[in-house]
Amino acid sequence: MAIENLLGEKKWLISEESYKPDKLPFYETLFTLANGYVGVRGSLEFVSQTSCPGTYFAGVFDATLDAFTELANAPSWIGLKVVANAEEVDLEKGEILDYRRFLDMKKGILIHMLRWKSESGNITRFESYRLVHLLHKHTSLIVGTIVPENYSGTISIESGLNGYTFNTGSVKQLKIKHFKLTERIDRKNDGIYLEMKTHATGISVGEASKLTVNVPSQRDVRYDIDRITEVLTFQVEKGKNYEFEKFVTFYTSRDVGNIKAATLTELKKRIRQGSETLLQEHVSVWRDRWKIADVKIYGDEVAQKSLRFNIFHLIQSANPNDEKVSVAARGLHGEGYRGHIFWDVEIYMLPFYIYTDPKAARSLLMYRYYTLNGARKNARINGYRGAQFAWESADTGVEATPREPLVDLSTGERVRIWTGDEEQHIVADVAFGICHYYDATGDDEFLTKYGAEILLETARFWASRADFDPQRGFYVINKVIGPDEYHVHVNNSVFTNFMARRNLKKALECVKKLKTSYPDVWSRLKQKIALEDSELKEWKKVADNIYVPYDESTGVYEEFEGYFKLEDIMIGEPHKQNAYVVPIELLERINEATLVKQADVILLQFLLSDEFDKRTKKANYDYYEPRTTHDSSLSRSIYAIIGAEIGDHEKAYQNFLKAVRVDLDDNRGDTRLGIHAGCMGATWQAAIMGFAGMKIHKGKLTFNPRLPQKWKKMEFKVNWHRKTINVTVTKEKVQVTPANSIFTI
Ligand code: IFM
Repeated sequence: MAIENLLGEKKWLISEESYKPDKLPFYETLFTLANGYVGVRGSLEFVSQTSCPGTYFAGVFDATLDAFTELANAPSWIGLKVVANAEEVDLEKGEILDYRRFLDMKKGILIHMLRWKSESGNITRFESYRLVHLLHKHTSLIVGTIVPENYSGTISIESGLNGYTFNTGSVKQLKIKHFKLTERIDRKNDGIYLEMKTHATGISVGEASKLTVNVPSQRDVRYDIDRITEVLTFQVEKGKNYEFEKFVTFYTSRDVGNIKAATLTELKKRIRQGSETLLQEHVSVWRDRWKIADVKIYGDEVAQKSLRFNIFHLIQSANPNDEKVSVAARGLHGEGYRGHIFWDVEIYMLPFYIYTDPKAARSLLMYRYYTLNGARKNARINGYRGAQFAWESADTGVEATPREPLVDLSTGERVRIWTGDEEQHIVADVAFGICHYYDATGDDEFLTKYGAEILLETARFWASRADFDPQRGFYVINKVIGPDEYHVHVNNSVFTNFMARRNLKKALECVKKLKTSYPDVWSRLKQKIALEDSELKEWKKVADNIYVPYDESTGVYEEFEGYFKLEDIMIGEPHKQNAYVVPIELLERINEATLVKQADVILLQFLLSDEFDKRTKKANYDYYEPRTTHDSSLSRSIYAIIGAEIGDHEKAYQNFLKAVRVDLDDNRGDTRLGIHAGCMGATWQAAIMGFAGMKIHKGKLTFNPRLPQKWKKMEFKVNWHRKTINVTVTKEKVQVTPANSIFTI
């Protein structure tokens, strides 16, 4: 099949129109193909000095020098060398006559088209597509065509499995090679196999591949440092098409005992199926995913394409079949935040999955269940009871936030990071995610077997974390960091205290439900976690008496105690329009100023919407909006949601537009390190919960739309209690009708 014919409609394509070496790492993130099991950065097939290739298997972490653990960059299968009449296709040499790459979001494939003229004047056309299979998660495929346009002679294609890969590390001078070679074999007609193992965690990765070309060729195999390469050499005639295929399969020792057998069997199976069938299956699984997850926006092409881009990467990032992994802050798309998992999942991404793929949502919450012991350990280490989920979580759930990472190897400069010690609202955020999932699905099985235990252990944490202040007669939670990370060691963060209270109350509700509807579950669970009746009384006491700083005269919540006494700084218009970065002169005293890094009180008013009336929301929005720098990609969508609710429509839309294009426009300058997955989830919420006004109110799903001026109509589907419903929203009305599909969880 001519690769060009594969290209779908323009509105589904993200394109790179010319070769700019310094932009490659950015496009590699945008063009990452993943399936929740593995992520492969969109590097070029050909070597490039500026490229940052990456292959990341979810859950395959390894130790680092300064930051506990990181997602390890695994052996790569993308590289390809084409040598035509002794001249290697090399984009740094010769002349690029045409260069285009397209991510087809509808089909989940990456297409590359190139015409290149060598120094001697030979013109080679190269076209390829690649996929990381969405259904067969252990399979990847590269299919291509090579055309010697104006010459005949000999061409060789070299491609293999390359274990000579590194993590770039948080320190720029430091490169870490996580994998050591354990086996590599030439399997002749059956391709090649490479197996490597992480140094510290001892996780093995097996990869197999087979390269073929549609004409008789001579096959050689080359060995290099941690690399094995198949080389096919064949005679070519001017103007003819030569088609090649590379099937790749992979397993890790996280999945199966005998990874070699599994990988090789998989390879045989997929080769037998053939590339055409694999492609069709992949495209059809994508079609099914889009049927449920697409959000159609009429009247705004930019918003439409950008939101689809975000949804595309969210779909790619979760694995409904692996309950021991979650979605990292930067997806499987890059090394930002070392592949760690944050509150970004439960607060920002989870709603997308709850309403479009509840099985994936459940899996993400199961990750918290499987890391509950790690969370218990964190609580114990810090002198608390129950479970304290890690601010940065990896494989075990034990706190993985670097405390004093090296910034510069040559000076030995270190910075102290407090978030792992103090950003404890994560505990309540996880509990919030569980309740949200339960409210939308009614999944009693999950609640009784897993969710309840998390709710109780997190409530237990808060009861031990809060201190009774006899002078005030209130419980206080001191020395924390709220979502606004500019302010550390603060007392009584409104966000933290409200969310902790919610956690305690929900745990008590859950106990009530178990006692009445599932008495056996209740008695088993009570025994399992040795819960005393006196603890339940204590939870109620703490919940009823937690201190919340609030100015009654204005209706504005004080972000934390003492915040109103800080130097009051608002952001000037020019800064606010373009930059998210705080001017350097302010940075040094940021802890002493009222500037807010990201939605904090405003986020609370979105999450616990029914606890605040519209007047209070407006008062707080009017106060905090001019003080918020949006120095986190998670912020603007939340301001868009509350902005839309209180009637600041134009600003809400502008905030949404900036958020929805965070990665497409690289407007934080660090997209090369991976997508901003939390931001992507937040933009879905801004569209659905902000502009379509969807909200759970008194147990019912309700809509109160406030479409941006440009938007004529929105159409989307959501899952509600195992049924799919179609939603159509115009400025005049909302139409909600049942769809045919039933979700299975
Ligand atoms: O979780 C966020 C945090 O809120 C702001 N800094 C980046 C983290 C990871 O996305």
